[in-house]
Amino acid sequence: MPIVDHATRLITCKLVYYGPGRSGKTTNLTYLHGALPGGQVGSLTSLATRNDRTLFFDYLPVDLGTVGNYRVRFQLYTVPGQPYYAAIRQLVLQGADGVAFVADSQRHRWDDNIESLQDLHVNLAAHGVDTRTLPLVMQYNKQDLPSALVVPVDELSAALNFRAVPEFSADALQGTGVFSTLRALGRAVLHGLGAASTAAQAAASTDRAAHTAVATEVAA
Ligand SMILES: Nc1nc2c(ncn2[C@@H]2O[C@H](COP(=O)(O)OP(=O)(O)O)[C@@H](O)[C@H]2O)c(=O)[nH]1
Ligand SMILES: [Mg+2]
Repeated sequence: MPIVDHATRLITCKLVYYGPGRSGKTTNLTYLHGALPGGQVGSLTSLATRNDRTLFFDYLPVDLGTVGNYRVRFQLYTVPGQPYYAAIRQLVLQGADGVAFVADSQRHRWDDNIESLQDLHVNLAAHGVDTRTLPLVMQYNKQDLPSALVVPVDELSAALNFRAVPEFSADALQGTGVFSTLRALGRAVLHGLGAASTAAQAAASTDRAAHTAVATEVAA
């Protein structure tokens, strides 16, 4: 669940970028870090090895405006995709409010995408998360590469997007699809927050004001 702090009027959501190694998860965060104005984005923390592979995770806090009187902060994390780092993926995924699955569109990465998506489901299940309802968006990255090397979006969609969640073609290096991915995921997470508050029905009046504002924003 996103954290709603009424004292500071801040809603904090944890979003995790998941996918096979080298699919472009860190590149998404690097692009956002470079493109957003300083007031909206904090520093990018990367724990990486010398050859630039994500060793533990990357972390980037992003403020994407306000919902009602509340500021919304997204804490973006990436996982290391290499099979060896399964335990770290588990850890980073804990408490995730939403997941962006970054697939590598290159043909020779087909099996890696499928395996990573299965790994995501196993890890979510281990945390007791319902994989049918967790906010999820799909990003088919590296679509800028020559068409001979790349699987078309509709084929990737048929193989990976069986929940029919929002999906985006991307070139994370240039930034194509990067904001759309984040926006769609943020929207899905805030939508879930509105739905959760409706179900609870027990919120204090300040809670209700915040949640109504969230629902209004999402509906808009
Ligand atoms: N051509 C192309 N290369 C990309 C794209 N996104 C990432 N890359 C490259 O793919 C490699 C792995 O990217 P990285 O973000 O480190 O992958 P991660 O392991 O998922 O974090 C790097 O060399 C990136 O420059 C993209 O959209 N197009
Ligand atoms: Mg990385």
